[in-house]
Amino acid sequence: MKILILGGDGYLGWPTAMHLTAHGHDVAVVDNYLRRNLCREEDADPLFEVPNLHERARLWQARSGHAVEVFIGDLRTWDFMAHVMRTFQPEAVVHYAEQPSAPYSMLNRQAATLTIQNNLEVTANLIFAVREFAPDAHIVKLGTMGEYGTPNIDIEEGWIEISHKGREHRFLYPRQASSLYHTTKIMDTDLLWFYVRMWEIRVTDLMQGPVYGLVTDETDGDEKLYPFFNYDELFGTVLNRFVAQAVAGHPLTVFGKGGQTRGYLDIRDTLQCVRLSLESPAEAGELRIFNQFVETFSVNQLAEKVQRVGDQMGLNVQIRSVENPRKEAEDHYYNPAHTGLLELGLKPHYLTDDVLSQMVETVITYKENIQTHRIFRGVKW
Ligand code: USQ
Repeated sequence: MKILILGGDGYLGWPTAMHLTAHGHDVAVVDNYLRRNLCREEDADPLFEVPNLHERARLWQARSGHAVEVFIGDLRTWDFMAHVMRTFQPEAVVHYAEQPSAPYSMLNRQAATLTIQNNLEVTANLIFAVREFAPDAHIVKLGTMGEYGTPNIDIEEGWIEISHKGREHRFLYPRQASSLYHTTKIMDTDLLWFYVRMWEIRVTDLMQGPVYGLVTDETDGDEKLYPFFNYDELFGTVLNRFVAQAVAGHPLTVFGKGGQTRGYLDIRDTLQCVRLSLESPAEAGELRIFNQFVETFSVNQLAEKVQRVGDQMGLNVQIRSVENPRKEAEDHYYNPAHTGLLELGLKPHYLTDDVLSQMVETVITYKENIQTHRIFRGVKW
């Protein structure tokens, strides 16, 4: 299949490109290096330097024989979006091209505006470009479990049947996010759902929880092919941060009571979920929604796991509760459904002690690069 990956430089974008080509697909990636530039501006550089996309594509081709076509530019610009779509003629598009950080979106007005403009304009341009240049292409959109928030009832997989005054209707499951970034993802879903109804585009929305890990089947020990791995407060996800903190001898930063519960997944499972969704596309006129995670943990449970495994490896890991800079429930009910991707064939990787200790071992290789001042800056909601 000809698959275009928007946001091909990010934590998930590049590993997805390698994975899809390794499974026989023909892949092009697009990026404007927004995340790299924001990381540089905010002193939030990743754990190790990552070659640019042209270089990674050359390295991957030399190692695997698979080519990845590279387009560099801003997808908010219609002419560039149109050029990419006309040139590559995708059968499917994976849309990761968003400002992905909740704390960054809450930093100040400029960061908020950038998040709104980037995320919504790229999504809108993509919809228009699919309609004009590839009307049958399947859009696989990375959404987030954070769109649902933490309601005091079970979370369904995208949709809910409501009975009201004796009548029934199927609606999108209610959304109530707790950051501006997550709110832009709700708005993306609304835009896609509108155009699914108006123009019968085909869309899969993957409601993903926080991802962890840095080694995928395709990296095969070549660190130049590793993903863009952040451990700072803005762009790092919690488990990746805790592993880097344990390695650096920094107490694990549990925000508030630590009862915040989310659905987690290994980066290798993200790749499987995206590929499985692409290989069994949504119908024309369908917005198909999957909840993309494999197991739930509270922040305290993650911290205890990292402490136990870290201590077994001789690290002497401390846990410290810090005043929560975010406005979020710290003690709540959480029971989201997640059967759709298992039915498509997902074979989950679970967070075992082995998986954690391999992560710790890999991060230890870069211990000297960890800048402890990047770990906590307390971006307030
Ligand atoms: N947390 C801590 N200590 C830390 C960092 C985070 O206790 O040092 C807590 C947060 O308060 C939150 C939970 O851990 O309750 C998860 O935080 P996170 O930073 O790992 O994840 P989040 O900001 O929600 O965003 C990440 C990705 C985002 C994705 C989302 C999925 O950056 O792109 O959409 O995970 S979800 O969380 O399910 O919405």
